[in-house]
Amino acid sequence: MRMWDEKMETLSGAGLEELQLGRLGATLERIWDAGAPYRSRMEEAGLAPSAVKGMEDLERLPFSLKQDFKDSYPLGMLAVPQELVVRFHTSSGTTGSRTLVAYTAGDLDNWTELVARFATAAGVVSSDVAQISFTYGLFTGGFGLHYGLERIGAAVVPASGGNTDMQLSLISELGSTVLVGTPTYALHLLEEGTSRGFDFKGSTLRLGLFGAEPWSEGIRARLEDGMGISATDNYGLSEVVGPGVSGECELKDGMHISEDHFIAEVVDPATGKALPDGEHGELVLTTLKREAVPVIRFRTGDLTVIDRGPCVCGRKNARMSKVLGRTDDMLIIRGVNVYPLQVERTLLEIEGIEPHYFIVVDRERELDMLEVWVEVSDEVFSDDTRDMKRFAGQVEARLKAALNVRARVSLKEPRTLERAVGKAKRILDRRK
Ligand code: DLL
Repeated sequence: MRMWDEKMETLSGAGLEELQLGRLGATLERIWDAGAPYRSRMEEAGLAPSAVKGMEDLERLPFSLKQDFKDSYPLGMLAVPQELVVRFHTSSGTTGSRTLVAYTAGDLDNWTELVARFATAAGVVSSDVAQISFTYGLFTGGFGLHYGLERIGAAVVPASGGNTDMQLSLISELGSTVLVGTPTYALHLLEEGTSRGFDFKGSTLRLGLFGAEPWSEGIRARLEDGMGISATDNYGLSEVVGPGVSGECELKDGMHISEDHFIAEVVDPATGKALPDGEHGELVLTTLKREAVPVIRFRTGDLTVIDRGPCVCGRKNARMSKVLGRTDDMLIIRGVNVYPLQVERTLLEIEGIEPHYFIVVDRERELDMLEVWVEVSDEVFSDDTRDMKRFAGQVEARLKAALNVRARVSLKEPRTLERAVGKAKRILDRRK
């Protein structure tokens, strides 16, 4: 299968380790010399850059946290003089307030390469017309995908987010072959387009590059069947670069991590102890080439599993599973841990359920109450309350079996829950 950077994508074992170690050393030196906040953390741990001699020393380095970006907002994390900065973006604020990230010209070039790499792995070629429905702006999605796809030579349509009518006309008029955006927005486009008689399967669309939020295999199946495309996942986060940390190849068997740019570890979210490959835990990333804002052992909060075995596609970089949720997304309901994605997976296995849901958690008479609002299909929706009650009871039983905790199900009429243009917001925890 075609690779964008075959040498780097097939690097593994001792060769990869040597490259990573050299780049890690250089990154630590830069942070140290710039006096960036991480230097004081190293000093507190009694470590200088020279203390890292092998990969086994990585674990001795302290973690970096999202909070570090917030504490040093706006420019405290810079490891280069500000005049070298050519671009700013911010995190979309998955949790809490904004974090600012900066890029040098070199960072932008590397970022473009990273995106070109995963997009090529997903199957994008120079003859493609790529319609980007990520918002352009402070969010890294729009601009990140834009330059990477252009570098491949694809014709980029910077549609940005929202405006469904325009998106649909652009697909027809320009013959867009690749749709780029959040899975949530793609679902919305599918639903709206279908209700307006837009023929997705007969359209030029053939491939989806979706990311920026967790989505289950059930959503993938709906997008692939409904749009007649192959829907691929890609992952990234602003503090580390934006999109471009990892992405699926055409085989869709895990997201290939660009390990010449990032060291990926998985740790136990509670103890911070490194976990063996193959175990579920929190992804921790170290940047190896970032100039403006390098990060060492950044706690992403994202839960995944790493597989270091080679992929049938020929790439030898490690792969991470689809993100299973965030450490701070986990709901504790009467002592039981519940991830929103578990709810999604269960719901989408039920015939007649639409992929639009919302989770409300509250406390009633000192007890945690989990409520799931979910839309049903036109076929299932009925004015007969007895029918609806019976169906809700079935959904509740499925959720109870899967989650081990009772959830009250409130069935909603089709197309009544709010649709997001960017990332979906699916939880309201009233206990907080
Ligand atoms: O969402 C960067 C991005 C843009 C990635 C476009 C892919 C495509 P932030 O806004 O900083 O950056 O949000 C980062 O989003 O820590 C994850 O929790 C979540 N996330 C990103 N990609 C995925 C994915 C961008 N493929 C946060 N699956 C991350 C699950 C994802 N979650």
